[in-house]
Amino acid sequence: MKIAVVGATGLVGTVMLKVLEERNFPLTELIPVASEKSVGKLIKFKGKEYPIVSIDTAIALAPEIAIFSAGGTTSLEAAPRFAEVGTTVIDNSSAWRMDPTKKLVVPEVNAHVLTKEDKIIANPNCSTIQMVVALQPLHEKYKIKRVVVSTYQSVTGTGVKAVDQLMNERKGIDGPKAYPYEIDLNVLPHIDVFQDNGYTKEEMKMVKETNKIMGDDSIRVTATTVRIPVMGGHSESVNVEFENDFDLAEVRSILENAPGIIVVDDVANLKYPMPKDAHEKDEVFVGRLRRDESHDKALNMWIVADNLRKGAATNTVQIAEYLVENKLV
Ligand code: 2RA
Repeated sequence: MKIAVVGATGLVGTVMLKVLEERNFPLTELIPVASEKSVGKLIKFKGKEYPIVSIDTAIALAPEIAIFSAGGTTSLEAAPRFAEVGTTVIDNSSAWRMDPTKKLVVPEVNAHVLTKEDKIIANPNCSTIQMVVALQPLHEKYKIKRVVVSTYQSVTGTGVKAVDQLMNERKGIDGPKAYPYEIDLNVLPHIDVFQDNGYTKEEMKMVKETNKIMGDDSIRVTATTVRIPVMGGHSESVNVEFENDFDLAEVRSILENAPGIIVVDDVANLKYPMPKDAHEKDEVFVGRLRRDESHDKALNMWIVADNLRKGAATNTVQIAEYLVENKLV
């Protein structure tokens, strides 16, 4: 199995390589791909060194799978060219997510929709992924009517420039800015660009992608997405209104037994999910489970995950694992 990692030198690409290595992905040849300025540089993987190649070289090698984290423009141009030579592309950009001909997949929720014919598969937005992992098992039991979510997102979701901005500000050093305002000691209720309806693109991603992944347009979602000066993971305060009555102990047990979730919910001992603990972990952490006392069929919870792992690299690799295990490539 030849696997290409497109965008291998970026923040997510680097984590993709780490996750492929850690999970012992069954590959025989790694093809790291990056922009022209990195071509020829060596990438270390499982004790061996692999030269970075260009997109054209990688396409000529016709890998079985290409995992992409190279931005929307590169993906729109290169993913169809890989698909033409028989490669299955799993793309981490937003380019294909809402294309009705492409599947948007979180393995714990909807891997079953994948077929051999899917040559370009979309990986959802980080903040959507961690939320739907927790929503799906509850939806199956109680049927979700409405979700109100506010996010607290790590600067790593923006990229290296944002991490540098935060660290430089912390040290009092001037430097390039990823955000229109200071991020250290600040909170920006603004992720991605503003739309005509007053919401940001990130907020609308959470609405539309949730419906698509869960395969249910009747679930109403409203989101406020916020950048905070944190690394390690995204956090979310989520209010869920169900159609049916629910029992809090049963909710806890459903989540404890759901795939990919770790419940951390013991407030008597001050145990709740935090980005510092989720950092470098592949699971979604859920806690602060409590009834919404203003509504008898609503629940409040707090969801945290490493946005570069489950929110990006790990989810992509899990899709690749599913394709291999089910002989879909
Ligand atoms: C963010 N959603 O955190 C992005 C990353 N995909 O900004």
